[in-house]
Amino acid sequence: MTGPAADSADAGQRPELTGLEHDFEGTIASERRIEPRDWMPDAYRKTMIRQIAQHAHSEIIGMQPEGNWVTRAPSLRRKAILLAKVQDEAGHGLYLYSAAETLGADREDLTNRLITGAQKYSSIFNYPTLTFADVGVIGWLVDGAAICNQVPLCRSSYGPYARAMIRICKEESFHQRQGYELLLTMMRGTEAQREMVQDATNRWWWPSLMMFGPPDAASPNTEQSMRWRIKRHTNDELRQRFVDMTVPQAEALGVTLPDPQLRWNDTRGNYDFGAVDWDEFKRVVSGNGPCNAQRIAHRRAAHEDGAWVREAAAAHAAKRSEAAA
Ligand code: BYC
Repeated sequence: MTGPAADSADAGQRPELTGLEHDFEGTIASERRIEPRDWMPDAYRKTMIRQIAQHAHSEIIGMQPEGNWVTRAPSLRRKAILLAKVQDEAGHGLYLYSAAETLGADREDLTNRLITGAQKYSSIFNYPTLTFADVGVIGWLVDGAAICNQVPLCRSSYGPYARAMIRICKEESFHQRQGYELLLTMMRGTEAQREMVQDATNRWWWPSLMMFGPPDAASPNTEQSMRWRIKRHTNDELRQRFVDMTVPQAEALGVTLPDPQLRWNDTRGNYDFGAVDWDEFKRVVSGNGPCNAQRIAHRRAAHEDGAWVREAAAAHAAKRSEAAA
């Protein structure tokens, strides 16, 4: 690794910074943003591309579990809402791929890395959506966890990522509310509807806690990303924040979160909660979750089916620039 990043832990011993390294560190220390044309250490660029690409892939793959219900939504109103939400996820993916391009990443290359499994996407999207209550629970828990994780990223040190995140968070907030409103409606419905909501909550609760990443002690990237002010909180801090904000929402909704160890701890001022199954997390992240193969096969087919659109768009752009020359 080059640059100041590797050395910033023990400032006393580090070699003298070059002017460029000094400017980079000064920008971060004074809470200004690193912009695409600024010098940055290779490792910072690599980390940003990794995180932004993984985030973009998550948005795009994340369209599938809910997209599964667009044709079976129970009313025109629910269908219009769901369609708008899934389209928003596509938009988020596009802003994020554009942010990755400002770092020199190539869009085609990123897509190839996704469909060959070389780059990750969020573990959460490898679980099936079995009933329409899953649409509500994804909005409530998955978008709720996403907001909790992403609001601090609006202050991330890389300018294009931080700015993309502001708009994304506004839209995620709408997504979260639509999910919760759907669940409130179902809870006021029949016994069968209430059971569907409880069942979906049981299935999505633990995977939602896994969205925040491995525990801090097993998170190889957190320490450096906190120093670079890419991340503002650790994985465990955000997971705890999510649990604390979600328990009262579950109570208001009238569902039980599937964790017998969940209880308020007066001393800590937080909820205690049970152990996450990190073996399951590892299985899902390494490609062996319930829907990994299906998600990637679907994305690969969509990419191949869209080849003619990309070719036509490139031919059209070439004609226009010839005409303008
Ligand atoms: N799933 O050192 P760590 C949405 C990886 S989409 C899979 O803690 P870091 C939505 C991690 O990448 C929202 N992989 O890493 C869309 C790293 O990989 P490498 C998605 C995970 O980066 C549609 C390794 O494990 N949100 O809201 O410091 C519909 C070690 O982890 C996961 C984002 O992408 C996981 N859950 O922290 C509805 C947020 N967790 O080094 C909703 C942006 C970790 O082996 N990303 N890994 O390549 C982040 O905030 C951070 O990247 C993370 C991980 C907190 C996720």
